[in-house]
Order: sequence, then C-alpha cells, then structure tokens
Amino acid sequence: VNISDHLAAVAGRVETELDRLLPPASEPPATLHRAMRYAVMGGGKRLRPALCAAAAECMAGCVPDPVWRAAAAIECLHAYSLVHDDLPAMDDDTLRRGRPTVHIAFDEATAILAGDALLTFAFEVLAPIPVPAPYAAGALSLELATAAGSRGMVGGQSADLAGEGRTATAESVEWTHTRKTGALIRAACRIGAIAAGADAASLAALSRYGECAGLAFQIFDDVLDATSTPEQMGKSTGRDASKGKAGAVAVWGIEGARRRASALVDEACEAIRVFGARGARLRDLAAFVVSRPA
Ligand code: GRG
Repeated sequence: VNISDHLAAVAGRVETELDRLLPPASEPPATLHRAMRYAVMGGGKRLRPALCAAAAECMAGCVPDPVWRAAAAIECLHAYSLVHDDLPAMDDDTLRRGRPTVHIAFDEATAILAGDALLTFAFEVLAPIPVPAPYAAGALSLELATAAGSRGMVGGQSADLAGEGRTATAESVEWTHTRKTGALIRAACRIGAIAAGADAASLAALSRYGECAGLAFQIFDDVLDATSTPEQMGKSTGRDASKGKAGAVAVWGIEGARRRASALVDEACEAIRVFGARGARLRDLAAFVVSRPA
C-alpha cells in the first residue's frame, strides 16, 4: 500500500474511533460539543495516529485495538493545540484544514472552551487503556502529559511566541521545534510502543525515531510555510516571514532547511534499522514527513 492510501486508511480507522468516543453533537452544551467535533473531525493528515499505530505494528506485527484508542486521544490533544494556536492571542488565523478556524466558525470563548475540553478529553480517552507490564498503569498518560505540557508542546509554543522578532540560531530553532511540534510526535511513537509492550531497547529506538522525525516535520513545515499557497496548505502561509518569526528558513534558507530535514529523516530511519522489514511503515512515514505536499 502506498503512503497516501495508507494514511487514508488510518484516517478512516481513527475517525471511526473518534466518532464513537466524542460526545454527540446534540448533547448539551450542544455548541461546545459541536465545536469539539468540528475541530477534530474536519480533516487533517492524521500523521500522529499513523505514527502511533506504526510504532505498535513494529512491535506487535499488528495494531491492537487499544492502540487505536490511544491514537484517537493523541489526535484530540493535537486538535486542541491547533484550535488554541489559531486564536487571536496566538497565531490569529482564520483558515485551518481548508475551513474557517473554530473561533471564526463559532466564537472565541467557544474555541477556548472546546480546546480545553479536547485537552481534558484526551486523558479521559487514554486513562482506561490497559498498560502492559512492566510499565506503570499511568505510563501512557504520563507520556502524553509531559509531551504536551510546559516542558514540551506548550513550552515550545511559549518560546516560539517569545522569539518573534528576534534573531534565531540553529540551536534556538531546534530547541523550540523539538518541543512545540516534536514532543507530541515523539510521544505518539512512544505511546504506540508502550501500548504494544515494547522492551526498553525498542522503546528507546522508537523514541529516537520520533524525536528526529518530529523535528524534521516542523523544519519541513517551515519550508512549506515559505513555499506554498494557502490553497495548497488549507491554512495561511508566509506567516514566519510576515511575523519576523525565527523559523528554520530564516536560519538555513529554503534549501538548507530541506537538507537539514532530510538528514534528520535519515537519522530517524537509522534509529529503527534494528527492526528490519517491520520498520518499513515507519520509514515510509518518515519519508512522507519531508516530501508531503501539505
Ligand atoms: C495552551 C493557550 C494554549 C495554547 C496552546 C500548544 C499550542 C497552543 C500550540 C501548539 C503548537 C503548534 C500548533 C504547533 C504547530 C505544529 C504543526 C505544524 C501543526 C500542524 O500539524 P499537521 O500538519 O496538521 O499534522 P493536520 O491538520 O494535518 O493535523
């Protein structure tokens, strides 16, 4: 199966799970529940679920049902970050996944609350998943919490906002990107691995893969921001340049950023060489990260 057919299949599977788990749109408070569903169900590449599933497949040879539930939880958390990132106080965007952002389609208060609810809901979904020994019962929640919090995604977002208008270095860009975007991608791999009962060495390998692929993803996202149109991306582009943002393109230029992202993908693939043929899906996903159209 080629990568776009594979991602379409992942999207179908994870959306079935999300639809089953999310509160019905009609349940009071209906506006909030409609906004949550609007944020989560409206497209997206579902890359984090695909990585979570592929990491599990690498260990178990298949994707056990609880891993799909974990993948749905991760996607809820990702959707929250997009909703809040688009708010006027953050990136102030009106377009996401080719549609109006949540605060435009609804209103700002609803977008804040829908984001809050999705963040919390992610842990409600994750908590009941059985965790194989020797991992602690709370291991999956701990992974997601540390990746999403002030030492991970939110910390990266904070550093990103503080960096606007400042001169960037390779180190500062990678520090921020590793947290803002890389932490959740790494966690998706680790959660898939842990839920599938990975041994310590395999977990470390998949973790390193996720770290490199996650950083590559954000560096390539900066390239796409500089080279694509809003129609291609389904979100506004040229943001880094217009905001004087300290992104990868500001540091390395477009071709240099492409090269850095490709080198990181090579590192990601090197980390999982031990899995041989079982790592094929993860290698395809890593290649997709730096060749994707949007
Ligand atoms: C806590 C108030 C508050 C805000 C949080 C944490 C945060 C805001 C934002 C997270 C940082 C963020 C949005 C990083 C961008 C990462 C990124 C490139 C997202 C786009 O991911 P894709 O391309 O999107 O996978 P799709 O639409 O395909 O799911």
